[in-house]
Amino acid sequence: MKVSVITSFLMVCLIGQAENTPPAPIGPLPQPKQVEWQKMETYAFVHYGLNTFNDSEWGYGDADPKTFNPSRMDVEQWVQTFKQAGMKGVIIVAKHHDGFTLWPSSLTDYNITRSSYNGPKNKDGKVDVLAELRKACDKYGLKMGVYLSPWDRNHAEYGHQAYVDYYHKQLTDLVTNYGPLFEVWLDGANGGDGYYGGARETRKIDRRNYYNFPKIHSIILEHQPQAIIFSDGGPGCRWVGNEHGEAGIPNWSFLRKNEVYPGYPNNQELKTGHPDGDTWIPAECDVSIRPGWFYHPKEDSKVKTPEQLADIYYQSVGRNATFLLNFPIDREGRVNAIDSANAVRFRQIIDEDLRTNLLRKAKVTASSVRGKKYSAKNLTDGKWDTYWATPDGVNTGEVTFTFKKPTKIDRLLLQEYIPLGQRVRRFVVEAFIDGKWQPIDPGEPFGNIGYKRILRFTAIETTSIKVSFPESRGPLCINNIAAYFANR
Ligand code: FUL
Repeated sequence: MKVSVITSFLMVCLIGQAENTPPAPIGPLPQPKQVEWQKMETYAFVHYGLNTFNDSEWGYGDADPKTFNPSRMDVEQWVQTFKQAGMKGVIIVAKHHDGFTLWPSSLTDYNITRSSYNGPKNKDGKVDVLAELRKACDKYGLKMGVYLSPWDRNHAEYGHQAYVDYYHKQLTDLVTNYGPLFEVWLDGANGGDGYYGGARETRKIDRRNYYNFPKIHSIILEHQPQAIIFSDGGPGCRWVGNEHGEAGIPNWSFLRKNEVYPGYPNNQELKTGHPDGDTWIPAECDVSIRPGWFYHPKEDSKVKTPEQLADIYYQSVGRNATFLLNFPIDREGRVNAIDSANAVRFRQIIDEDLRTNLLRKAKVTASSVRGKKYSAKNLTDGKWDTYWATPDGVNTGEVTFTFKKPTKIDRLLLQEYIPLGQRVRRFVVEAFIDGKWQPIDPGEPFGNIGYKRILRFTAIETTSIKVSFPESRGPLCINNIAAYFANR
């Protein structure tokens, strides 16, 4: 008798404990900086350099620096535009494959001080586009990142060890002089237009080992521990495997890390990630607002429309990736007026689409709840750190939202609490219409979730919505479900 009373008491205590403790994390897990990075969702890319003035995409490293001659350059105008377009940061191409640097690097003569640009000077009295960008980012509250191309067609020693030493020094210079960087972009390109490696000849390199990536990563992280390192295989975030801004369905934030390297040939795998990956390396969708990365006058008529940019948003942020939107700076040295208008309108569309969460006023019930702290009400409280969770051992479940009256919806947004891992393998959304539950048709597979998943569908009018989670890697930890009526 006594024993069983004690046992029951202990059991109550244990259950009480489980009710109030979060589910155990399920790896691979994001680093806190990766979670903060993912929350940025959209940020700008800037391609600007000698290519801009020579109508090229991949200069050979022999264009005259004097041809860089903007007529009314205004870095603040770039950053103001990005801000209005809802971008949370900007990554600038500090050096593209032609080797020309936008900052006054003392390691090469092929730099901005040899150009015709005569703008504001840095603290050493030199023109310095990166210093201008740092100032503007600080003024408007955007984060800054840099792209430093490993491939360099200007450097005479490219292909030899001397170039690698130069690249490491150049990177050190960059990461120690321009304040905190949220991302460092390591591009994987190395030829493809008939010339590999050097300027107008072939210089083959061992892509996997030549640049000494472990050393590159340690240089970056020593000076910029908060930076996310981008490359085909991370380690901070990964290329999505295409340049049209489309993440996969499903999209896992994991990779088998040691398999992927810059220039990795199986890039289609990067679109969905590796479901059995061992490391958290989420996808970033890089795409240009124009066909080219650099400005070409003939592309003034080919700027992506606000609606096309909105589609890309749904295919990137809406599929658990970030959206890196490139702005080719024009020959005046500004974000071109067409690009700027379209980007700002794009943001308005997204804000209008996702304005009012109609589930906030709906009644919510869940198949099971871990404990009071993990109630299904957390799904609509607008807080990041509260979430609905199921008990240990319960890896499936469903939540139902009931409206007071029939309600029209055409968007559904879901978020997992990713600090505890990406768990949901599959989910389904049904609406109660004509007296029965019917799956909604988002025109694509439901897929998985991760940081964010947004479904778009033809408007339905319904009294209830049910989200079922038939397959998960562990107990469910969902921190947000929202429904909207975009009417578009
Ligand atoms: C590619 C480069 O070759 C393009 O020129 C551009 O910079 C793009 C973002 O990455 O790999």
